[in-house]
Amino acid sequence: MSKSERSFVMVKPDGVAAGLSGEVISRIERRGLEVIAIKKATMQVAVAEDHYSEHSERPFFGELVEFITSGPVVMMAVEGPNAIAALRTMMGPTNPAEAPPGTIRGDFALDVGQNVIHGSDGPESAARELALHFGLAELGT
Ligand code: D4T
Repeated sequence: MSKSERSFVMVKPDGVAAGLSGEVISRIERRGLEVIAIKKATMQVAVAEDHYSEHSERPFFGELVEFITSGPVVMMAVEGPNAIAALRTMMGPTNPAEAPPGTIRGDFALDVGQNVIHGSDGPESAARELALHFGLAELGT
């Protein structure tokens, strides 16, 4: 049996505005992963800067923070066997033009910035992002 792990998943403002939150949650659940915590909120700018701190020197950082704080997002803690890799595969590549049909970005996105969904890219970022967006009590640990 594969090791159970947790990932932080977020339906971005474009995905929420397009009414895709339910579709994303449904795909996660149908895959067999469990949503153990969920909330809808508009992210504070300081929290967004912290979330994307690894990109702070990139030319698109300002635009990225502006976009992610532009409207409500749906944030989730998702748990299951190999959850991080399974979710990255379900999402498809960052650039939706390269995302195959059947992936979330391949089915619902066209823009590299406004690409519907975020999922942690490894165990360290998952732990960091879950701690940033959820309290210990919300995660039941
Ligand atoms: P996130 O973090 O949103 O799940 O995206 P990825 O993990 O797939 O991709 P990333 O960290 O490389 O990029 C973070 C975020 O920045 C946006 N972005 C990225 C952008 O607006 N322009 C760009 O040129 C790149 C590379 C999209 C996702």
